[in-house]
Amino acid sequence: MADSIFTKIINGEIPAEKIYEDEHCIAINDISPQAPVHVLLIPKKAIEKLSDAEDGDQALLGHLMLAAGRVARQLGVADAFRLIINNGEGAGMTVHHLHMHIIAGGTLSEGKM
Ligand code: DGP
Repeated sequence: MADSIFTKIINGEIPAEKIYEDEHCIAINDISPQAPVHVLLIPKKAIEKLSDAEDGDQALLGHLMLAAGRVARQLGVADAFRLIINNGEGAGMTVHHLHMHIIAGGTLSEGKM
């Protein structure tokens, strides 16, 4: 598969501010935020979508969940945030590289998102 825009960001070919990075993933602010906090958590391994993940990705998927909590703590939203994974174009997926949306902010408590 051709390099996704996220692989290009991970490799530094396209600029993006990495608000978190470790050996397995990065987090960046979404270019088109849908909430006051809208971060994308992206594994460095280019799995096309969640349903393509395999048993060997178990540790990576667990790592992403822990990293999501870490990023939420870093951003001061650990008490109230949502994780969203769009799997496939029918579910609104536009970038074909597994990623998790970390969403937080005022509207969450009003149940609008
Ligand atoms: P999804 O619909 O789940 O595939 O979400 C893809 C998200 O990626 C979408 O909210 C917009 C964001 N996005 C697309 N291109 C870029 C980019 O070049 N930079 C950043 N920061 N976000 C991007």
